[in-house]
Amino acid sequence: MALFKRKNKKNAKENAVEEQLLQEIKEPMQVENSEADAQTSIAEALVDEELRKKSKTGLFDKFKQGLSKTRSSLSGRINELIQSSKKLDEDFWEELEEILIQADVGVNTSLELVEKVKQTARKRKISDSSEVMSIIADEVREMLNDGGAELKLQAHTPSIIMVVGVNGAGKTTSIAKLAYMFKNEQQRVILAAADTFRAAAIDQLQIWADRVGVELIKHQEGADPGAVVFDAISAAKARKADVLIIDTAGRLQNKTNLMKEISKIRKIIEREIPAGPQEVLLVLDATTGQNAISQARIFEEATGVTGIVLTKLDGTAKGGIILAIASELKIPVKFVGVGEGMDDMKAFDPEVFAQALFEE
Ligand SMILES: Nc1nc2c(ncn2[C@@H]2O[C@H](COP(=O)(O)OP(=O)(O)OP(=O)(O)O)[C@@H](O)[C@H]2O)c(=O)[nH]1
Ligand SMILES: [Mg+2]
Repeated sequence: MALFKRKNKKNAKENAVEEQLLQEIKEPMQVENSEADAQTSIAEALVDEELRKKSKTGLFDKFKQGLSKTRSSLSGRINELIQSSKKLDEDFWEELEEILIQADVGVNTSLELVEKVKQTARKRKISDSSEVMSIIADEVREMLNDGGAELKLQAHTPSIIMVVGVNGAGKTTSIAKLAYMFKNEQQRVILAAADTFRAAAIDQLQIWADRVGVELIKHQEGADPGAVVFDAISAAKARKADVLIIDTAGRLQNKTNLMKEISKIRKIIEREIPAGPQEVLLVLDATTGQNAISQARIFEEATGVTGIVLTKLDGTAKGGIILAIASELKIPVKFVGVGEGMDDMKAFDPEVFAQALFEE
C-alpha cells in the first residue's frame, strides 16, 4: 500500500512483477490493433487488482502471525465459550464480556461491543452460539474502521513527521521501520535525532539509519533538541527530501515538561515549514494494555496527535487494546508493529486486521 497518495512510485521488483502480470493477462487476448488501447486498460485494471490481492494476503499473514497470542486470548477463548455453551443466555453474554475485558479491550468498550453483538443476534433471531463469532468479527471491523494508514503528507516541501511516546514504547524502532517503508517507495528520507537525552539514543538511531540507508542529522548528547530540528529542516530543504522524521525523547517526567519540550520543537517546525508538522505519530506499546489509553490522553492534550503507531502486538495477548483505542480515543491507528525487524511494521488495515484476529 502506498504511504503517499500523491506519488505512487514502485520499486524495480514491483515493476517487474507488474510487467510480467500484464503480459500474462494480455497474451491470450489476441486483440486487433484498434481495440488494443481499451484492452490494455482492462489488463492494467486486472493487474492492479491482482497486486492488491497479493499485498492483502501478505498483510493478512503478517497480522495473523503477529497476533497469535491475542488470537488465543481473544478469539480462542470466545471459541471455547461457544463450544461449551450452546444457548445465547445471560451467562453467555456475561462470560463474553469477561473474556473481552481480560484481553484488554477495556470495560466500556467490552460492554459496548457485547451490547452491539446482542442486538444484532436478536435482530437476526439467532439463538445458537455458533453464529456469534462472525457477528463479533463484523462489529470489531466496524469499530476499527476509523483507522487507516493514509498519511497526510505534502508535495514539494519536506513533510514532517514528529514521533512521540513514552520511554521504551518503540519510537526509534518505528522510525526506522517507517524510513524503510518510505525508502521502498523511492522517497528521500532524513531522520532527526531530537532525543538528545542520552548518547545511546543517538547511536541507536544512527545504527538504524545506516541499516536502512538514510541520512541522520544529529548533535551531541545533551544538546538542545530544537537546534537539532532546525538543522534537520535545513538539511531536508537543501537535499530536497520528501520526508523528515523526528525522534523525540520519551523520558519526560511530567506533563509540563512534555508540553514545554514538544511545543518548543513544534514552534521551530511551524516557523520553518508553516504547514508542518504534517503528522504527529504517537507510539503506544500494546503490552502496556490499558495504560496506553491514559498515555494517549496526556499526549493528545500536550501535542495534538494525528495518528497512533501500536507496537509490540507480536509479544502480547493484550492486543484487544486496539479496540479500546479505536472506540475511546478519536485518533486513528495508522501503523502496527509486529516484530523487531525493519519489515515488521505495517500500515493498519481494519478489514484485514479483523479477519486475521478472528478467522480460524
Ligand atoms: N517484539 C517487538 N519489539 C519491538 C517492537 N517495536 C519496538 N520493539 C522493541 O522495543 C524496545 C524499545 O524500542 P525503542 O524503539 O528503543 O523505544 P523508544 O520509544 O525509542 O525508547 P526510548 O528511546 O528509550 O524512549 C526495543 O528493544 C525494540 O526492539 C515491536 O513491534 N515488536
Ligand atoms: Mg528512542
